[in-house]
Amino acid sequence: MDDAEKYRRSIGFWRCSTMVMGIACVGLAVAFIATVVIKNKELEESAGSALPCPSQDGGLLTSGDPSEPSPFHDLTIAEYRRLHEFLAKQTDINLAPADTAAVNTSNIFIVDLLIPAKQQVLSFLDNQGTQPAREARVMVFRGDKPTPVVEEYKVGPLNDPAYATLIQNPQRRNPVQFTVRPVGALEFGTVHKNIMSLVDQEVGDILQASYGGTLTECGDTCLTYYPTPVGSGLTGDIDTRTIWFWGNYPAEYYSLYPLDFGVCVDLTSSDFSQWRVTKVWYSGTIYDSLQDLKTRYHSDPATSKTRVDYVHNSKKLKTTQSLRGDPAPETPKRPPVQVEPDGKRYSIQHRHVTYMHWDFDIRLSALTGPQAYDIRYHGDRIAYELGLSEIAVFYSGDNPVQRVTDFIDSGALIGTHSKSLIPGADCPEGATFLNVSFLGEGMGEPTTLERATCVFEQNTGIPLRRHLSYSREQGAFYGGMADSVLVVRSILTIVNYDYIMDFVFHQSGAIEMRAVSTGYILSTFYRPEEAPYGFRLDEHINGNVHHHMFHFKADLDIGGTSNRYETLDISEEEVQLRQISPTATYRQTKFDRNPRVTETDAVYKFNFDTPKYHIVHNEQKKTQYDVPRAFRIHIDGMSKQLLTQGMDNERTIPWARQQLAVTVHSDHELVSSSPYAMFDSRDPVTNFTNFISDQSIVDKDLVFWVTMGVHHIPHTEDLPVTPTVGGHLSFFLLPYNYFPECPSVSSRDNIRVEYVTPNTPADGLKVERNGNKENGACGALTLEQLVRQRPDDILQTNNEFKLL
Ligand SMILES: [Cu+2]
Repeated sequence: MDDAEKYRRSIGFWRCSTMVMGIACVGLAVAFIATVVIKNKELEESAGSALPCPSQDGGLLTSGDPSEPSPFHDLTIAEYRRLHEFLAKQTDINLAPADTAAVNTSNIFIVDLLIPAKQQVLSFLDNQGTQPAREARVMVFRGDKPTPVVEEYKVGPLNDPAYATLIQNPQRRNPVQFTVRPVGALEFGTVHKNIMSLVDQEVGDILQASYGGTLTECGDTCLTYYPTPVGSGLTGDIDTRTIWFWGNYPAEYYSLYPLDFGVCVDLTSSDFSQWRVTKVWYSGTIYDSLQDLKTRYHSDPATSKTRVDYVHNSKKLKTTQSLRGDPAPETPKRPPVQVEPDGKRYSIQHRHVTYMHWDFDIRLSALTGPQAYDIRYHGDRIAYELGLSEIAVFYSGDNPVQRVTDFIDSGALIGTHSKSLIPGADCPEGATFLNVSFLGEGMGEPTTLERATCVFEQNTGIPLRRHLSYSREQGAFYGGMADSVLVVRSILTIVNYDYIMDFVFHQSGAIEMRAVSTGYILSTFYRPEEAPYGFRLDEHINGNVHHHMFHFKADLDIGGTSNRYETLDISEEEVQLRQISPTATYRQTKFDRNPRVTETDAVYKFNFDTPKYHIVHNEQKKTQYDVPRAFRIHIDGMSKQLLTQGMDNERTIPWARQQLAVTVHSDHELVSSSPYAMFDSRDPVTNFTNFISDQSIVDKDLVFWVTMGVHHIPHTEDLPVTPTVGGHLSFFLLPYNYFPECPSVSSRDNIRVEYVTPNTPADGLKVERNGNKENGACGALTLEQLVRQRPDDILQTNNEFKLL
């Protein structure tokens, strides 16, 4: 037995020796041989190389940065460098060199693409207009100013920067108070150096006695901490800046090892020497200062004290994802994989993706994450823009820290948190992986995140459509096809949570936008008082209830930019039951078209008693039967936001008040939230309610804002990590009288089986594959073999249970 044979037997199930297995099996065989070859090669060189493909005329056709980026392309490395060089020379901006940057200097917080005005882009795309100048939005923390502020600049043109001007937008102030700036690495580092060393100095002995570790100069018994910004809607003063830092063990994973200790810090000044601890939480009691805790801990015997053994990090901790329990399957066998037997059916040129009749551009915004632009089907634009606008998670608890923990993530720079997608787990092995580059705080040079986005075609394993006619009188045929789709995926790991964000393009002309949560829960130290807010999941772990909310923007252009929105309202009606008597009645449902006239009129809050469809169309584009050629918005992940409007931090997420809002496109209303939302609830920098007025939405360029969410009451199966099952939130853009028939009829994936001669089964069956080769899987008969060997298994027209 040679080495290859030993390997083949060890993996057990390759049975590709017959001629009839089809191309998938051949593909696997090629991969198998290549695996062995590379295995040997690895032994020689300790290095791998990509597996060869059976045929490859798709996939990533053009990688690297383009010399002339499209209007939607994220900044290229060369553009970042030019921008940085230009800004560094602007004396009024006064940027500090990366190595001397501090809270009280002028620093770039983040650079993001500034999408040009829509009409300019459309003129370029549709009417041979010139490409609008590429520009960047640059957030600069001006800690150097006498009254520190955050300034947002428009910088351009990126091919040769010549101007940096303050962005003017009537929907959002600029400059912005320094106190509502996002938490950055510089500030966090300064807190560590100054505040945490002070904490250790004052109460380090208490931490050591209580938890077996300290915060600084702690060797292998360090404690760590995480910031919870306190919204100004809670403090009542937007000109102060307050953050709770709550303690944890730095074990895998720290959000499951909370301490019942935290310090509340006033960081209002740009001069860190002014920062001070204003409250301390320890062992179920709140103290007015570190000194207060110190005094009462040592002098008052009634003071509650915590005693917990230090948690050393180890793969053996039950909070890790290491294998444990009875391994399944009993013997190692790899999970199923997807095979692309004839190579990739999509192609990507820089960030322009083409798949079947779809084409579109993608990017990963530093601030708001994954976006798609200029989405077209058969060349006709369906959406100008589709993507994430904001993520929020509002927590509850008894302890004063989690009680005020309301995370709003764009300030955490959503897009910069997608990287290192793992083939075989996060995306299929055969996916195309794309990088993205960012320039942020303390960086003189842009940095590139590898494998930030993956693109892959997937057989979803469910038919897109099918019908079996098993009666000869009714045709005797089978028709159907698999729902193979193109997925563009980013996974945003924002601290403890991982959000899988997918754009899914179906061959039926439908687009799905999907958000799925996984990752570690943010737990609190168990105390009986936490009972109303979560279950005790382990000795010290309480899993507190929280509400995940996602906001998406869908700038749809159905048949052009002149669109209308209407609902189809389904209701009950009482009608005559004519066959009984003229007075007998019967109840059935009907629908009425309900055109929405103003933005206010178009605010949609789900009500189970009034089911409706949401429809968008161009009044000038009708079918031959005078029916609007429309798209339908179907929302599958709705969730009621229960907090009182206008109170607390709710004020900065008014986008969560409704499940759908429709506004007229405005270049001043590009995003529904802002990176200041974590702090600005007293006076939101971007207030989505201001997007909604009494202006007409009839025959206008409409933007659809979709809110989805899920309440999460953690349970033991959230340990170690929340599984995705049951947590898929999606909304769909579905063609609705838009095409004369389902456009998937043009897919070669269609499979049809019928009798060679109608009504004469004895003549046998034929299989239509529309030019595709016969397909099959190892160890199974192909459809063609089945048809030849057991024809009556397919249509089963002789079955006694046939339709009469
Ligand atoms: Cu959750």
